[in-house]
Amino acid sequence: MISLAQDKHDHLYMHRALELARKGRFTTGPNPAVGCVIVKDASIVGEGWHQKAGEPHAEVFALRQAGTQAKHATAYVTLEPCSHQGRTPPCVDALINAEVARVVIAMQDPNPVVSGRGIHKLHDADIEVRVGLFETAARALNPGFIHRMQTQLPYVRVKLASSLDGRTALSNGVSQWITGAAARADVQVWRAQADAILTGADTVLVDNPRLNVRPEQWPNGIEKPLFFKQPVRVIIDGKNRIHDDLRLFEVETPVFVVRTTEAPASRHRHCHEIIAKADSQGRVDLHDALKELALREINLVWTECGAQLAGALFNAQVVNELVYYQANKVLGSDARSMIALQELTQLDDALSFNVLERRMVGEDIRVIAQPMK
Ligand code: AOF
Ligand code: ZN
Repeated sequence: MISLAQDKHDHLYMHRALELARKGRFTTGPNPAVGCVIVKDASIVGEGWHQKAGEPHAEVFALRQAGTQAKHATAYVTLEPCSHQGRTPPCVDALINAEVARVVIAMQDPNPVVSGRGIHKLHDADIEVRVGLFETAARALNPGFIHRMQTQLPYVRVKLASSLDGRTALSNGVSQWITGAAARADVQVWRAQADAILTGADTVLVDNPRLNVRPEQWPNGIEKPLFFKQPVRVIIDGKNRIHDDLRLFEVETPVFVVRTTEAPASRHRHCHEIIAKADSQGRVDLHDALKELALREINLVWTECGAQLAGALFNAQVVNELVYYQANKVLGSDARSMIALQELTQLDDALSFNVLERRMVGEDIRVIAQPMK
């Protein structure tokens, strides 16, 4: 039984551990963001957070800071401590060696090489363990990591923007900057959380984007990460149409071009090629393409694309989240629609969403929603 006073303490310190974990959310990929707090006699003696894959885990930083004070202390960790030798040694061993008395864990590690083994090892060492405190908040920290571990697919966030009347571009194709400066800065934060930015060959050829994170456009009010980890760029280019003379290649991070088994081999010096199955219409099978990305440890894909690819992603049911900006303009009925879908004859066939959040970003409205399956 946990006393009320103990429970209150646990909440307080796990809240702090979550705050620490959040600092890593732009930099830890393909690893999860994790925070750890070590508490002795009702005061914090060590704090740590995971910063970068290959570098020490949250627990190691916190234990280093705590030193000998970790003995008989309580450790608060936002993810089950690892039990395996990965790029770094197992954290459970470090906690056991430090002789902590109790470990409070927000969620079990979905990584099959850990998943429950860390908790087991702590029990076996006679350490008291509490699991599941603030689990929802802990899960929200790492949607990409959790989704890839559980489904072998990346978590896909699709960004769309439209006018008040749901249009994205004038009929002559003019489309850029419907939304305001605050929404564009906000997009930088979403890009920075992603391991890959995905778009289609059409968007690349028409808009010539760089699809990178630009620190100088980082919004005020959001703490800048320790360093900027650039996501890779992924272009769905079923027919192999993109060429070398594009702004994508002004940025050093890798570009992956996804083509079908039927398309000719890539002609580009600067690209990595991913070969995916073709669907029944000879286009890239998006599920297969995403599976290939997951094999390359891509946890979270941020998609900025046109109506065709957006429609295909929703049709393929591979979208986990929609981030939608609605601008304060009306473009009229000749302008283009935001998502290309086959003609619907029944309202039951419409795409439906659970809206999770709706707020203003500058003069635009931002909606975060999840497709209903
Ligand atoms: C923890 N604490 O701070 C993190 C954990 O290759 P490695 O050694 O970095 O191990 C990566 C795996 O460890 C990762 O897939 C996940 O299961 C776990 N991450 N575990 O105890 C941490 N970042
Ligand atoms: Zn670890």
